Amino acid sequence: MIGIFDSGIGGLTVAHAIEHLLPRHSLIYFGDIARTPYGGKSRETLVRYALENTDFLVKKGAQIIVVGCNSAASVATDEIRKTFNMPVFEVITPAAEQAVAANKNGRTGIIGTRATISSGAYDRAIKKLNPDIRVFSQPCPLLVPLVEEGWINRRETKMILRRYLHSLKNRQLDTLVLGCTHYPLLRHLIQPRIGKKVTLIDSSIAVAMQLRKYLEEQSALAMETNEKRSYYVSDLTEASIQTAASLFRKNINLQLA
Ligand code: DGN
Repeated sequence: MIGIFDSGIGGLTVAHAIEHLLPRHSLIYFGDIARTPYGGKSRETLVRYALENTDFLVKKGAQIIVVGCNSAASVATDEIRKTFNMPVFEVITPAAEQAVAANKNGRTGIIGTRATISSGAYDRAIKKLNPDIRVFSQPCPLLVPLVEEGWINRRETKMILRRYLHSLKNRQLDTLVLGCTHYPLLRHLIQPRIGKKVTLIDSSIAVAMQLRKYLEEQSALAMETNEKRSYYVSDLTEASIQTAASLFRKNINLQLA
């Protein structure tokens, strides 16, 4: 069973990408709504939360862990790997690989939370693969609350996005990594603003593709058939149920952990 955790409901973008590519696999999701947002928290706190979240998933039967949250992945993946003896996937490495593969002029942009950008995790992952690529990063802390409010088509969101992308727009980027669970939900606004020629890299799709490849190599694809899916959260409010339903255009049976 695949266990995925995130700071809240935004990581359902990762769960959905995995469900889409691995429809026969059972999956358990944990969204840490009680302690969200992770984007402005310290490394120490994020490591502690990540280990607790992983422990929850393992106790529920997860055999593979996916760190769906970019903020947690950027600082806590090594600690998770040291503590839990099982395959651990995270969003940053596969997104960096896709950005390097799609590169044309050696200029990549990264957008994410403050925690993700200040960790430098994406820069390191990209430079490790190709030291010649120049990386331009921009934290976009206001985007997560706007998405969670459902303001994905509002004028105010477009204005804020324009402000955030302003510094990246003149950098002649060839790729832009959507380094946060929520940003794929703003793709329709980000693409026209940054320019049609810029390839957007969705970290949720990148990790789902990497996971499918791994399972293919393990010949584990054919084995799973039970498709059991559970979605746990550390706090359950009417607002989070509504937000999940409106963002993902279906009712998701969130359960209190
Ligand atoms: N899940 C977080 C991330 O991908 O960085 C975004 C939400 C948050 O905790 N700020």
